[in-house]
Amino acid sequence: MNQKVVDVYNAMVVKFKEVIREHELGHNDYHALVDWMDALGKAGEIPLFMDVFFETHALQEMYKNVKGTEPTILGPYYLENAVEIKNPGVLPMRDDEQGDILYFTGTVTDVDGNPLANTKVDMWQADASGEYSGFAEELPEGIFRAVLFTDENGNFEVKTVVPGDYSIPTNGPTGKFLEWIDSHPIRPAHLHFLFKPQNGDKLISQVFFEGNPYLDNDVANGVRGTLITKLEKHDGADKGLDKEYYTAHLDFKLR
Ligand code: MBD
Ligand code: FE
Repeated sequence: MNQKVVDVYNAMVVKFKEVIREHELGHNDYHALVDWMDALGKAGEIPLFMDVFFETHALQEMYKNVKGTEPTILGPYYLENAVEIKNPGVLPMRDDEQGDILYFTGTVTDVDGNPLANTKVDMWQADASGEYSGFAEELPEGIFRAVLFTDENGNFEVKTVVPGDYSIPTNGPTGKFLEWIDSHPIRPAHLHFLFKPQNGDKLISQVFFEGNPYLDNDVANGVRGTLITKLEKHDGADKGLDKEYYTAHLDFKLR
């Protein structure tokens, strides 16, 4: 364990002793807390709880006053070793996948606008009902997760579906806690990205969609103004589709 983490953990313990005194915590209250923390661990929700309440603050500390696209939460649902797809490509999905078709395009440059060719783009998202593969049993393994590489102009394109808003499981210890503090459990619909350029820093970020009602009250506080894009609706005739589809674009500036 690194020393800084030990110091922070110790500072939390010191603060927590103060909180116990201030709130005159009794023995029953204390055991209610221990039981809830035990349940959090047994449900495998410690990463979820930490990422919802704290990850955004750690990132904001790390990236104060730096140029480029704002990082945001990695979250608890990233999985390594996603399949590699072509660029332009299609995210793995079911044959009868529900939801609105989305063509997402991105341009990856450095902070001065020079294209970053051959940048590794690792992306993952929830399906239209807000579930992540690998964490929701109904979803086939590996869907809505892929790796691709930007072209010589730093561009990439993926066909996917518009993700649904995500709800933290309401019946687990994290969901119960949110209910107790009168918070809703929703994160606005988002796409996750992890960019690894040939040279320079990686960027962990997300993309959100204008007009989503949860942008101002994301339970995990992960929304950043520069990460909001617009879903443009098209009637489908130009692509020979029998239903409408959406496009969205964002420029990513890596430092
Ligand atoms: C998510 O989908 C997410 O992105 C974060 C940060 C926390 C919980 C669920
Ligand atoms: Fe997410």
